[in-house]
Amino acid sequence: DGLAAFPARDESEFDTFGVGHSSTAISAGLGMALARRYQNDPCEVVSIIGDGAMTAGMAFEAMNDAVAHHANLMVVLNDNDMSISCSTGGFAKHLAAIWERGEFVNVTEEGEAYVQPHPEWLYNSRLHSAATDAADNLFKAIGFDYFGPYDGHDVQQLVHVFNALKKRTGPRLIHVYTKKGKGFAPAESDQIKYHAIGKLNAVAAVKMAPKYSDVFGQWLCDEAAQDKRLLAITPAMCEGSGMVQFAKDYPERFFDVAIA
Ligand SMILES: Cc1ncc(C[n+]2csc(CCOP(=O)(O)OP(=O)(O)O)c2C)c(N)n1
Repeated sequence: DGLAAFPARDESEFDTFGVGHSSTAISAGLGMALARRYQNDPCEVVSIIGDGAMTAGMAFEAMNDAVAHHANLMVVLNDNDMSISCSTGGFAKHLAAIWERGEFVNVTEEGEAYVQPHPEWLYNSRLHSAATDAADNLFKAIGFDYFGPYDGHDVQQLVHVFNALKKRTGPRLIHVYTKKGKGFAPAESDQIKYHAIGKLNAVAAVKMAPKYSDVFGQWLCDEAAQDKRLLAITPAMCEGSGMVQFAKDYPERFFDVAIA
């Protein structure tokens, strides 16, 4: 009946854990890294997390704990400046601030960190602009070794970086910048739609019943027109919750709290 929408261990041996929601990768990776420590298995554990997923509390509690254990864990932050729609909130601004500072933390083949100026391509690449002073780096501040930001589409450079970083221990954060949908033109030009496409209608002539979220979204707008006290809140799910029209009609009554 098609692919599972999320990692599912009974579907693939490459799905190392099963989830139904976002922001779990660092917690899962930390558990695996600590289990390996107890088994004296030097294997590297790498967690990959998006900038949207990184806004959830679960990601932060895992980073907090990874530092407490000095866990051998690489975290790749795949920063495309997009959640399903545009990333929102203070963390998105913080990532923009890291970019704007113009500092690039690279690594030698021996695993030594060194700082160089931003490569040229980094400059015009962000949707968000940093509102505040760009001095801090949240990851460094809590005890991660920070590397990047790298061009996440430069595979050769990333292979070099990952090999070099194996020579270091402890929690390491590798910040890469990517373009959502890269390599597939329709997805690059309609990033929100192609985040996840719905079931394709096999027989084009068959009219699909309205989706639950469409019915809900219409109800929300109807109610809002009659009751000024009605507010709507979504955890980065404006489209999936049928709130697009409401957000347009009542921007001051709409809250996208990022993944929460
Ligand atoms: C707890 C939770 N909230 C919301 C969602 C819906 N959701 C799925 S993916 C996604 C955006 C994730 O963005 P990001 O982590 O940046 O990954 P990208 O697809 O941009 O690579 C959201 C909001 C979810 N799966 N789980």
